[in-house]
Amino acid sequence: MKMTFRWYGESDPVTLDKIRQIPCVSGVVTAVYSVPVGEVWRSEDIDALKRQVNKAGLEMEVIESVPVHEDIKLGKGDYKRYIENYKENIRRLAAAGVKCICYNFMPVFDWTRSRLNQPLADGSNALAYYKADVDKMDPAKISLPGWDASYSPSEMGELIKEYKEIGEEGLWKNLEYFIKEIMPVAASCDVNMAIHPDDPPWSVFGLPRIITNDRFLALYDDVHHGLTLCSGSLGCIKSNDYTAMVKKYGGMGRIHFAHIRNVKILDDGSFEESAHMSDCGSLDIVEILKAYYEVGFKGYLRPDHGRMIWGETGKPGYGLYDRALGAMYMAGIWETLEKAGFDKMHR
Ligand SMILES: [Mn+2]
Repeated sequence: MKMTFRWYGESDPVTLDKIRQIPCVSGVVTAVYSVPVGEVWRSEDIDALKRQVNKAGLEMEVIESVPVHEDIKLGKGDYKRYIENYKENIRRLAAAGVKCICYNFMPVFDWTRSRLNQPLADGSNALAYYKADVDKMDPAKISLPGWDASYSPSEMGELIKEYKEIGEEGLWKNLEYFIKEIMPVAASCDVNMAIHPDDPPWSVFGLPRIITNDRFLALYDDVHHGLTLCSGSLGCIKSNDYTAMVKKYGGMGRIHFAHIRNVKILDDGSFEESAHMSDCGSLDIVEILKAYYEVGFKGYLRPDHGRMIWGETGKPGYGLYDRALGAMYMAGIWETLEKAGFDKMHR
């Protein structure tokens, strides 16, 4: 397991030299942010980013994300050119030593939350998703971070209509086409592709969502075709046995990237993001890490969102302090599992 930390580049108030001081972190997860979605990243930009990260004493082996253009997801317009661009990005990142690329196939919106700084009982604040809030929202009239602000309300309305028309099966068909195009390139470059599950893992605003891991993995039979397993996304449905998913997909060698955060699931299925410690949320982080340890997980892990604590402000979910606490907590659990020889005890 390699502990990593997300870094949003030059504009991130959490700087590389601060990340370098978290004892367990070997590298950052980042991206070239200056290029419009769908276009090819310049090799000079990739190399400059890598040099900057390496100079700070950190690795750049994971990219999150190389975004997938809406035309690819809808199978329309310029999708063939965008897929060729995507392949070129895989080749260029591989040439710079990148080993894992995280991406998602969520229509229009990336993650969805209804509150970005919900006060918690301890005086910190965190991202939250309240079903009653979301039910009242009109996606054409509001904007949340992570959402593409480049669409006008009428364009947004049109896009949502197109997704509703192709439906879930249409989205699957376009995903399959995309996977069959890019995976031979990724495999030949020895880059692991790791799709992030939809967040939250249910339909929002009537848009189709792809969340079935078995069906996804069956699209392409190669170990490079894998998952970013995100405990905060998949773990926010009570009936999901997240630890069993780690054992199953980790056992198949298909989890390349682990996002771990804790969530407190509320009675109506809403959730609040919480501190990583098991006691603070609905997920047992020790059980989850034990499962990763048991399957011999060799991929990358990062603390996913954190709360804002100690007065910190910044990008919601991506402050320094709580994510650093989460990283150290998980590194401590991992070291204990290793030193206790947990795997040998249970053989
Ligand atoms: Mn995640």
